[in-house]
Amino acid sequence: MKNFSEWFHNILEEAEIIDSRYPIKGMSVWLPRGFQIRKYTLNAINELVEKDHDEVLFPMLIPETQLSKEGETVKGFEEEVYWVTKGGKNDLNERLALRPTSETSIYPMFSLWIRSHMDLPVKVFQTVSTFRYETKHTRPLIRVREITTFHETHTAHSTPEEAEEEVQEGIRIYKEFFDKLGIGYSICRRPEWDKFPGSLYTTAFDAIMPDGKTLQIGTVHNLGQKFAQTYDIQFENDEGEHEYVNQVCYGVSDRVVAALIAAHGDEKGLQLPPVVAPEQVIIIPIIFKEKEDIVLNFTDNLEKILKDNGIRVKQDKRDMRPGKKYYEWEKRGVPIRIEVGPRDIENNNIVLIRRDTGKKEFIEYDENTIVDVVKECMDNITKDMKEASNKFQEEKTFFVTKPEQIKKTINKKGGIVTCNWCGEIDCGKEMEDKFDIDVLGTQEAELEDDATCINCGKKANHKVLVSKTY
Ligand code: PR8
Repeated sequence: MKNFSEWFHNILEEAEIIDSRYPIKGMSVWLPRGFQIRKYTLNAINELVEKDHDEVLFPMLIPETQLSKEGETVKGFEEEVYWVTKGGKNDLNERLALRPTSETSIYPMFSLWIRSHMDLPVKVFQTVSTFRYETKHTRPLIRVREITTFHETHTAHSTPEEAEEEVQEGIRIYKEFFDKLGIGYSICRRPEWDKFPGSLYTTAFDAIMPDGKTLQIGTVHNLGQKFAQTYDIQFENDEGEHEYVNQVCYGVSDRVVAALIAAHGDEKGLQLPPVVAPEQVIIIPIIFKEKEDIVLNFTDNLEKILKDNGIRVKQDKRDMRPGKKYYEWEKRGVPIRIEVGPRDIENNNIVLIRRDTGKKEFIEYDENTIVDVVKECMDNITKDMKEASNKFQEEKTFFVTKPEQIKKTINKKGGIVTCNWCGEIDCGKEMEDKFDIDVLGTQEAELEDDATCINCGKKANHKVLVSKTY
């Protein structure tokens, strides 16, 4: 892919994902095909989160006094909040913020709900629109001003240990989610200057895009007791004493769909893992005059069998050259194409083509086994797409030991560079300026006793990840 940015922009239009011509910068329209991909993506995350969290829905507007209570959040989002100031012709008594995220909307209600340790833990999630007046260059799905698919989880616990367990649970859920979608990622702890405002620390997932820059695709924040103190969320422990709760929140967004498209797409267009594909199988009947009925009877029956067994299947009967149809469905990323012509029927064959490998397979047709054949093929596609994406992430991650290699590697090869680091804030910020990169964060690693910081030469305590970022 020569120019990822251009490719990405075109594919959104050509594969009918979104229309970005909506007349407000940073806001787009989900088209029917895109909406379905979004729906199946949400199903995939909900299936995991719902096991142990309850879905809720909070209002979109937050009173200014409530938003401003938490100093660090206000500061963190100061430049990005949209305000509602009027109701019709009347000025409102108090400005109302369009939520940039929902801590300040949800936690005052937690304070009403939580009384005793019996009420804990509280574990809720919601999928909503949030609004951020992003000042950096906006890009459809990647950096938007209305985040239309903000999937956020919020929890409260009686002890810091339980909160830490929830952090691990959030990380586990996101790992499983991205694995399901076959999106490769790296996990690290964000540096102090890039953590979520008001949090103790932030753990982030970053995926390497085809152009070598990384995209933050999910974050898990340990909030400690900061918000609990601000919004007075207390509980009575079993000794009758009042304590503040310990909180965790985590979120993913429209960016996951962007990462999905970027991870798997190619010059032919989109490539979708079966789990999120609006059509998992497209059947193309190859119709010749006089043999039309034979072919269509066969393909109608095949379509019914697959549909009855829960496979998302569609038949393309349009009066068009088959080649043109192949091109279209490849562009839309349908994982499996089945072609059936009169000769195939005579030979009791069908032809099955995988979108990811382009491999063509002649399959002996048996009504009793065809569902298993298709399901097995989908499983193989899922597995192979995931492996390919993980391999890309791995191959684009480089360990370096000399400072001059940082910039050189990033500029030449892109991706993530890892190196030894002292962990000092000033040193990290200096690295960002000096090498024209962003510090993504640290990973736990066993360093040699005499390991030194790549930038300042002092004793190294961490393995740090750096990259150019979206
Ligand atoms: C929180 N509170 O808010 P976070 N466009 C698209 N995706 C975005 C954008 C944007 N402008 N900004 C952020 N994201 C916490 C956790 C509730 C949930 C995506 O955390 O500010 C990023 O992938 O880190 C980010 O990881 C995720 O939303 C959560 O946003």
